[in-house]
Amino acid sequence: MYKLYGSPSTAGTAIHWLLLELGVPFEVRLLDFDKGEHKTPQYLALNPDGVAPTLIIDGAPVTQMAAIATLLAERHPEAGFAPPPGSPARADYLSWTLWLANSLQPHFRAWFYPHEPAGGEALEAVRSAARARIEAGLARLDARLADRDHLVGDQFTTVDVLAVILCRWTRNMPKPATNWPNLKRYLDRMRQRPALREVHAREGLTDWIDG
Ligand SMILES: N[C@@H](CCC(=O)N[C@@H](CS)C(=O)NCC(=O)O)C(=O)O
Repeated sequence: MYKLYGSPSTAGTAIHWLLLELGVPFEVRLLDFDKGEHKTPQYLALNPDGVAPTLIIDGAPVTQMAAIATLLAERHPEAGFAPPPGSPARADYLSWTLWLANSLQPHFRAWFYPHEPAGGEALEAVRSAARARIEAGLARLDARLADRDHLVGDQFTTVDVLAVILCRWTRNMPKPATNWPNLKRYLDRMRQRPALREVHAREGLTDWIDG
């Protein structure tokens, strides 16, 4: 039985969604950030960065959204959420996973937590740079989706889980992901997935899922 430490509308939502997609048994603890439940000594012992998500697997904590998603796909190969090692789509799968986690996701961190890179001084400059990089990333995703239904190979993978959740985070930004036509078509389709709708219900999220 997996145990997920998440929090509504965060990177934890991606793992919560993926667990529902997989249909495996899990329990979830949604941390209340406003109460600082992610900064307690007990939680920091599991996730030293004090962020969501953490997934407990066989009693041991695993951190980092992209790593957890990739690991879950590996542990449940029957779902087909990752092309197997040696298959033609494997290179694309690894590249897009790492690009989303390493190249795009940090700009969201800068957008939502601009004081981290900026200190108290240049919050607006940091946000504006983060916004430009996020929009460039969305344009990259849009181009990729011009003639395909999924980001990697020809079926749903954990790359789609990561990308959709990052796109969700743009919903209140000046130019949300749905402004790009191929992304909109893709997100509209993804938003029909029962597990994504279910995770919205379970986390009490009412915006974005219906467009
Ligand atoms: N690189 C980490 C980032 C996780 C992250 O930044 N989570 C945010 C929510 S999306 C968080 O927990 N923020 C609370 C905080 O930093 O205090 C991952 O992918 O798991």
